[in-house]
Amino acid sequence: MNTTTGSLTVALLTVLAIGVRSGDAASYVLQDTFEDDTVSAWPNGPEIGAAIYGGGADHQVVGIGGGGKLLYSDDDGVNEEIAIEYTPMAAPAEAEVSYEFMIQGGATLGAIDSVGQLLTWDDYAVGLALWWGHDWNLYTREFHSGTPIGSPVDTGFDWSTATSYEVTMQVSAAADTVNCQVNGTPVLTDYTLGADVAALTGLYFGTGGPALAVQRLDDVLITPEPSTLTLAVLGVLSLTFCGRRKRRRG
Ligand SMILES: [Ca+2]
Ligand SMILES: [Ca+2]
Ligand SMILES: [Ca+2]
Repeated sequence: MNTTTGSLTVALLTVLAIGVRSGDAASYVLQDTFEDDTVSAWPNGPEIGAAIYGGGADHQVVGIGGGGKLLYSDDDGVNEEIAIEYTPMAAPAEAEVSYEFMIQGGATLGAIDSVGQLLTWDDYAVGLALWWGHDWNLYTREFHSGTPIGSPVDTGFDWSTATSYEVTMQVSAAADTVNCQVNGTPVLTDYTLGADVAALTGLYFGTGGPALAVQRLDDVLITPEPSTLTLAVLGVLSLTFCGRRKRRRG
């Protein structure tokens, strides 16, 4: 291996390492597992990223089986409350968002938008909500800054209280799309945001219409995916490297 090929190999391995690192478990830009919090007290903040807990809900960390902990948020029935406002450590363009969510039995929900979660891009310029409706349908609703909020759209997914849901979303600012699965069932497939977004800047848990409900929340994670740019650089480097090797052999 001559010096040129050697340095190319080093460069390629370096880019490969960066590409792999940006998608692995160590690179969350948001992580809140509540495991470092005190039972029966308010959470002390996420392990990675920032959060404001509050706004018309009583939050406390509760213990679960096996020594684990999660967040219990008891909504006080006031409308239009943001219970938790999460800000990722860095705003990723491509990411996977996931959380464990449950509404306890005995909840009183009065509207489609009683309880929901909201993703926002570019500092509230664009948002997409998931609403756990009072009629047991899961709705989505989109907003764009400066225009009236869109109508709720039934995703076709039925839900119930006292059931734990693992919500997973893949967001892409390159494609301006969202994919969403609930307990592995696709509820949004290549949903187009209808705007050119650049980065995911917020994740909210809250209430809209009248709700008296206890939300249980755990394992809130945002994992950046390898960017399109990294993949493109990788491709170019691989081609350059292969091209040089071919010429040397030829
Ligand atoms: Ca936990
Ligand atoms: Ca914490
Ligand atoms: Ca975009």
